[in-house]
Amino acid sequence: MEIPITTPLTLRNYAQLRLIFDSYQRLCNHDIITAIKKETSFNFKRCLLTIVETVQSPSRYFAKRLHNSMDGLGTNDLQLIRIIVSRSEVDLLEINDQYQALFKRSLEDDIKGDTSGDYRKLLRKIVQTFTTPAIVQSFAPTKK
Ligand SMILES: [Ca+2]
Repeated sequence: MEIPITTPLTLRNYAQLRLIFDSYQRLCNHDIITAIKKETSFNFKRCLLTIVETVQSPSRYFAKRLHNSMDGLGTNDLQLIRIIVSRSEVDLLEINDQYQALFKRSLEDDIKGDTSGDYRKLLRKIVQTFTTPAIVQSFAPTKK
């Protein structure tokens, strides 16, 4: 079954999508995630859920992905590096807060436990730097 969500998900911005999700919930008495889980499957379901989760809270989404990259045996180093580096000047401060709230653990401590050597030092330094509010503030776009 095809649900009529593909078009808005690909043509609307995040603010518009949040309003659409809220309206959907009010009209249908269940949230969009419930509908996607019920009506879709496999990679299509996974793709839609990723879009919705990212729209609802990018920082929560990336906090979960970071946790996933280190949880259990071993480390998904590519995922860990990609998220820490690509989000450092974007929203690593919020991701760090979400990580603490969701998992009751420190992102930096988890990185410390899953990495070693210069790799560990570099990732921890990026997290320390970009979760320091004064430094994050200095990267904010200036108004002219
Ligand atoms: Ca691990």
